Amino acid sequence: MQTTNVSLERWVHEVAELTKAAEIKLCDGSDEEYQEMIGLMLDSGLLHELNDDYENCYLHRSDPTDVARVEHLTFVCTPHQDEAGPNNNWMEPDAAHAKMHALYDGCMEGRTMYVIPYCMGPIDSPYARLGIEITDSPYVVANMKLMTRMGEKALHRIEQDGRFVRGLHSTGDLNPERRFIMHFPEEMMIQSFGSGYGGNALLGKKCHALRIASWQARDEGWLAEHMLLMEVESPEGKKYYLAAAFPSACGKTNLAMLEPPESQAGWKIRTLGDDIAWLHVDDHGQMRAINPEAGYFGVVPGTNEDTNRTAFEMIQHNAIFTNVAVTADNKPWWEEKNVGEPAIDWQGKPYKAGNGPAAHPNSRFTVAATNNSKYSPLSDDPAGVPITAIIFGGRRRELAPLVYEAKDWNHGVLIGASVASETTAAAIGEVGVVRRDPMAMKPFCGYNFAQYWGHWLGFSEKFDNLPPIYHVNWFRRDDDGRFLWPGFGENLRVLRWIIERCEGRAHAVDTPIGALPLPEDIDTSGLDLQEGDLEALLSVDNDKWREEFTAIEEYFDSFEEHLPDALRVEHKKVVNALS
Ligand code: OXD
Ligand code: MN
Repeated sequence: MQTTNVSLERWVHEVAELTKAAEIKLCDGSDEEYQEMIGLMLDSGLLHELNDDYENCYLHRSDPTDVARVEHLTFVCTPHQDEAGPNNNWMEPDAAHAKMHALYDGCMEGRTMYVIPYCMGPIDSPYARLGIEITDSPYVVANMKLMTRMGEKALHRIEQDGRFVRGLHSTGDLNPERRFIMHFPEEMMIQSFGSGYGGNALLGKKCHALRIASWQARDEGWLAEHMLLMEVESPEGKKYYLAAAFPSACGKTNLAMLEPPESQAGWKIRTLGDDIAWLHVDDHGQMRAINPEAGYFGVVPGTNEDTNRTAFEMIQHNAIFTNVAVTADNKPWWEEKNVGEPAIDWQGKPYKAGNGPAAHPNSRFTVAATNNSKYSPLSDDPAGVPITAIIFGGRRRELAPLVYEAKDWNHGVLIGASVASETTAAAIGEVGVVRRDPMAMKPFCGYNFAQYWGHWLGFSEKFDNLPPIYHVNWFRRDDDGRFLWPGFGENLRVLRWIIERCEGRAHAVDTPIGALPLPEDIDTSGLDLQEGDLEALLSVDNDKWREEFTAIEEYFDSFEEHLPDALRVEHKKVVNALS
């Protein structure tokens, strides 16, 4: 282990002593090192080869109890519980340190301890932030190589800047009773034990780029958000940049790689990011964003040539699959792949229809972002991209219309803070229950939501030209459960309305909840909608919204005196307009 950063050197040796690791390996991020990790895992049975048609692709089967994020075992450890807020599990830092110390004691005995320097964001960007993850998992090393800018250059910048987030991860014995994901934002530290699952173990992602970063962003005046980042280019060649926050497994990856349907000829989409965006206002007052990540850890089931052709093709080479099924000829298989048949399920057992899905509903692919044929080279621009509009959304079978526009920034913050969505398989727990997921950050905001909303509201006091804010819902259904909107590529029609509004061209009508298009304001040429579907998608039922605003108020009340007055004011304005 060679570094000029003395405190890093000291920390690594302290950890090695505690964990009793047999060997320390400082990762350089090279392709050779990646192949070495793959080789190690093939030998130990952690990875399996796949059919040669899937070049350089591998399958990992996790422990069946370790398949998703564990929100109930994820903690924010601050001196006062109020700092973490009712939106987080809280533990007092000394108690958390003592608990983790006991778990780490001797946990890497006889094993190699990998030290991974990584950079979240373009390596030469002033907006990028650094981290070191120490782990005993070669799976983590390989995934971090695909997901982040990892290795020598990151270490070099750490040595220059001196500031970095410390993450310690051990897979442990995978006993769910001994599984914790701890965050110490004041110490810029993450400690994770007992899980190898992405969001719990790839510490650059949720733990650093959202929980720790959101805390830093508040202190430094920016925003760390659970948002995709995409470029939309019009047939005239004008480019727009959208940042959209949807909860986990609600279609961020699909939207970021949207394939324009034939009827939308001339429009082009490029992906900047599919999960996380860091937003800053530059010296000219323009909000800009970078994607701190360099790869995707996406949900596999549902990915096919129609829903996301780009992702479907992108995962046919240089990908790691986790918990998918395989076919008789050893190709990865998942529900709605639409080709092939499962022979072996995600647990490695012969597949039997009726025994549940063949691929785990939260099975994942990991690929470098450069695998994506729609990859935007601007992802590497240190200055990021100028944001045209911010979009919030959730998975709501009723109530929320297809699209609506906030009246101004503060009303947009209310819309974001009021997001609710049906839960998905991305986290352990019941699926399909509506829960409040403000800004899609419920599992990821590293401090009290009340202060977080205050931080968002503060932008309108400081800046004049903030991007307009929208809310979308692709998931409205009729009484029989049929989706009213086709979604996927056709969502471009809604993005076009948003863009045209930003250009001051499109029409909208004011309602108490915001401005909506009339059915004729959305291009539906060639769309196979049933009569009345679009009207239903664009309707606002004041009675139902009054009930929703009562539920929102009850939720806000749980933040007690911390709730910003300005948010109450925005809430009251809508309630008054509804009555
Ligand atoms: C993710 C998640 O993996 O949100 O991105 O769970
Ligand atoms: Mn996510």
